[in-house]
Amino acid sequence: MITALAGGIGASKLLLGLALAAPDEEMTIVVNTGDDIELLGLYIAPDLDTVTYTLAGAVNPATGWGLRDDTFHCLETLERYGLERWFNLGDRDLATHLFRTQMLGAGRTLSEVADEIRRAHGVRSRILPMSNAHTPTTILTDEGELHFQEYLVKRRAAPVVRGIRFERIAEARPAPGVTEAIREAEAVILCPSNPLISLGPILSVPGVRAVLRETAAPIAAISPIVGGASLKGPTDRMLADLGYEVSAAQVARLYDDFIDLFIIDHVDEPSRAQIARHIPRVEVTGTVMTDEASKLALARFVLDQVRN
Ligand code: FO1
Repeated sequence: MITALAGGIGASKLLLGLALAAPDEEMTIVVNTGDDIELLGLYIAPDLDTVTYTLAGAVNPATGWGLRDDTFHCLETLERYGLERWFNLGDRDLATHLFRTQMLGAGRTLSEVADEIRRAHGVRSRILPMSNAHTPTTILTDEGELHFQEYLVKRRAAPVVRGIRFERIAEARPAPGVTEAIREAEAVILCPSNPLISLGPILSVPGVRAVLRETAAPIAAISPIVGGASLKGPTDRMLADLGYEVSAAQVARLYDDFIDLFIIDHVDEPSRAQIARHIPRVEVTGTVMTDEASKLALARFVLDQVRN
């Protein structure tokens, strides 16, 4: 059993490779829910949906989020009523949010609903939210406090980041199955997601970091920073704004209390020795995933390394 910790789009590429490289029913994915937001009376869980839609082969390939061939008639009508359109919820995607919101209102937990949604989409891997508590990520910026989606989507990551807060995280508990999936895994893989706002929330759920330190399973992380820049999203800018070095080595330092293996891209080979001062093993391969072949190749490399 492989357990992966994942954010949204960047993680999904590797997850797709892992699902091709190993039996997908033997994979458990623990997903960030700090991106979750309530809009239009609906509970939206973007990373859970991105992972589910990607593994179902149903994701919009142009964006990496939302459903393929979706339409936006509902939002267009809401715009006619004067509502500001900044978060694009497709008509079919809305069904997921309507279903989730209705189930949560009827007293079901986020993990129960996530499980129903992934099964309905034919996904055989287990998909667990990091917690059933709602712990939205607030970005403290030079323009004030913004929900993560307001910072990323509405303001296009333009404001300068001064800090990050995971609301009510201290009272959150890991969702059922999360600590067991880490403790009992054959290997744990940290996907190449933003370490601050994608994997950061998962690692901040009380008990998660402790079980990562304790587990006998080998733990590997793949750097989301390649050659001093993030391949997708504002990871590099956020690191720089918060005074961190923008490098694979910096990402490794954020995980150095629990990972056994750090995987970097060929272009970062020169920093291998430096990283190896903090991490037991550092391996080098091509980590840029542009097509199915490169997703599968990286997944196979990671699995080979953790099994060695
Ligand atoms: N990202 C955007 O850049 N613009 C959008 O309008 C947008 C809508 C959206 C709707 C549903 C969903 O599940 C994801 C959506 N995303 C959108 C992606 C999302 O903001 C982020 O990529 C993740 O939260 C980061 O992992």
